Amino acid sequence: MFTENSQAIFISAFLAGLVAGFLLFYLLSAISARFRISMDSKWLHWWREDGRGRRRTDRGFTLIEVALVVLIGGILLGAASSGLLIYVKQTAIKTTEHRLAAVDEAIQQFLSLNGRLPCAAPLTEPPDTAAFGREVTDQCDTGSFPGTQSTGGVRIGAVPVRTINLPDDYAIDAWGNRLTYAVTEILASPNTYDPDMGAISVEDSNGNSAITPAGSAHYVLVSHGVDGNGAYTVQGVQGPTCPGATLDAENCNGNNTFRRSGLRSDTGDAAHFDDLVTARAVSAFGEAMPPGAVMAFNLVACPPGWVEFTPAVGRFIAGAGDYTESYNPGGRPAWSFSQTYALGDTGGYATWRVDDAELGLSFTAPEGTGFSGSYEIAHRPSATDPLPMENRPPYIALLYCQKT
Ligand SMILES: [Ca+2]
Ligand SMILES: [Ca+2]
Repeated sequence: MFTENSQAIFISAFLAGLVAGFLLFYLLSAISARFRISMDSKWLHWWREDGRGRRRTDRGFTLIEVALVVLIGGILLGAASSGLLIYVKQTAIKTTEHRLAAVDEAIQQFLSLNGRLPCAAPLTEPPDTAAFGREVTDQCDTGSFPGTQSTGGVRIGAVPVRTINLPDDYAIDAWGNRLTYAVTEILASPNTYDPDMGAISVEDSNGNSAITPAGSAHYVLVSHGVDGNGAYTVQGVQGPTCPGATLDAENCNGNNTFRRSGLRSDTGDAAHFDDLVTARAVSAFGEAMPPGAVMAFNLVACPPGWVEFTPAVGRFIAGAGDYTESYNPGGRPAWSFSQTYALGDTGGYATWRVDDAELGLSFTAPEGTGFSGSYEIAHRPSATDPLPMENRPPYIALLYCQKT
């Protein structure tokens, strides 16, 4: 990667240009209309005349001095221009890196909102058309869609900037070419999202896998760099064709392997690599569900990588541990309740048949009250089989699944 400090380069280039400009101005002023210039076999003379035709100044540079001034000016100008070129190039790289990061973040937000990645947009759709920047389908693992390519379970196309609510500019890099977005198809389809199922390989300049496990990247974003080889233009037209024998050809040769490397080369030969690449794999999320995790799904079946957690069927969920509740109203008997909920314990009743003692349906008259015997204080349909009482709170049923 570039290590130069762009600000320092710009300032030094500016100062160098200033010095070079001053020297050139000095030289040019010597040969301007105010002065006359002549040259003998050895000296280059310059002077100006006063009103009476007398020379007010008469001195000269040797040809060697003139040559040195021109040479130094040229060197300084060259340094200034090359510094500016590096500055412009670095600015383009930073702009592109910023867009790649913004797209990556917007894709992550789309994932958290929709439970899947966005599919790719068409590379061939011109700007300001209805399909520009929109994912070609929300069923990314089905069929073929113009402007995208499906290979090895990976859909290759453009960044769906309008689907993920980014400005249109974020579909292109700083060199005016479209970014390439390659996404694992089942991760961009409903009900099949599984963070363990990435299908994209990302390799370094030597062919080593740049992610763990190999071939597990969810999606890749590619800027094809200064050369734009293999990229589509902002108008949706194929630019320079993908070269056959450079390192960055891996990012435009249409398969599900991509290359990411910090070693950049503008040589144009087999080592040439000027692409900017961002990749996301499961390890990059830092939020993979560990085995044993239980979640509620509003689905009729558990997604891949999850199995139904059958002990939860028909049950409310309680936190495991020791629970204590006490009540001390003052003036009345205090009471407390404690219960240990061991992990996986089940208990309770959806409905409950309450017996006489629990309901207090009858009582025996205390002595001295003038009454005796048992009195029924409420009616129930049967002394031996009371009706069940509904005691469930309002509920909604969801499917509980456990991560395998
Ligand atoms: Ca390139
Ligand atoms: Ca490739």
